[in-house]
Amino acid sequence: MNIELKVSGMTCGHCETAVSKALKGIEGVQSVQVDLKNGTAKVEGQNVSPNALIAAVIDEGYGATVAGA
Ligand SMILES: [Cu+2]
Repeated sequence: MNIELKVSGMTCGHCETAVSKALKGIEGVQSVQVDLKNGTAKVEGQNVSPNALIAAVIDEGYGATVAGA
């Protein structure tokens, strides 16, 4: 299962790493690809809760929504 998030507020590589790390900490997540330039994060995993992903990104101080939702 793939979920694409729109992430706002990322300005540098540190932000990219912080978002990536936060998403990888969510249950069921297998891989994360954060694109700083486009402000997106692609998450692959099993039974991943989109709301948990969004909450993790917001906890880091960024904005997140599910892309296309
Ligand atoms: Cu940064």
